[in-house]
Amino acid sequence: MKLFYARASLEDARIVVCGLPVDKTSSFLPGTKFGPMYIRYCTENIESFSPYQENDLQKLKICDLEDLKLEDQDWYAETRKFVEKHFNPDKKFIFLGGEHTITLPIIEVLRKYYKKFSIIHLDAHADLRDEYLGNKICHATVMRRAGDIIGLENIYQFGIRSGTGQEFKLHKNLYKFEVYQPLRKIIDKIPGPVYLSIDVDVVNPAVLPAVSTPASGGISFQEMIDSILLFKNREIISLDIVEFNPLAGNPYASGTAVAEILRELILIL
Ligand SMILES: [Mn+2]
Repeated sequence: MKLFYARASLEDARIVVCGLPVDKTSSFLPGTKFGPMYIRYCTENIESFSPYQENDLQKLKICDLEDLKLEDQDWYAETRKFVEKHFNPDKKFIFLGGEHTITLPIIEVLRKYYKKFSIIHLDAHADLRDEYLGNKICHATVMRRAGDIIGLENIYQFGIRSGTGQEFKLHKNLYKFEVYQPLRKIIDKIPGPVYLSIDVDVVNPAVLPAVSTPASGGISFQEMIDSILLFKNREIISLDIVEFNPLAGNPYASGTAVAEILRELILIL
């Protein structure tokens, strides 16, 4: 199954969507591997027209590459190989998770094309641990490892409301609780180009409960949309949407919210 509005071939497309159904290190609720499948299914329930941006996805050349088929030998190498094979800096890529750890092989590949870039990270969790449950590479360490690759000072985190005292102290570009207000203030100062990593648990779990590690509090759906709209004049090189877990709650309401977030992100690119 493909996204219904994705009718372009890979050659013709300006925007390429693909699923990376990696689900290896979830410490609480496994199931993110079904994320891409349910995002496509729930997309059947939304309009291609955005009332927020007064624009329609049907006007754009979008290709859906469907999902990486993991052979379950070495997910990291398999994911990096898949991204390496398809990535093209003349197109915008949207990677659908899967767990958050997929960001790492993606940015390793992007590093070959962009000497320097910033990551804007929206999440309930800081993900800055050096190690979690014996793992150096997992959903709870992903931004720390990303910092090893591009420099922690090039990562800007918003909406964070869960982490250890050490994580909150470690990082100066960490904005607690809110996304829209702090992002609006500094978005023009963040050096470009920008890679966007969105863990959908940044949204309040009453709105989007189907995530692997729900955290109380969080931003409203409207704040999510308003925050996306702030990127209107910023170059985004590519982005990921991660941690949607259809097994962890009603998958249809949450999946519809993710499908709408995806629509708004495609239209802002
Ligand atoms: Mn998270």
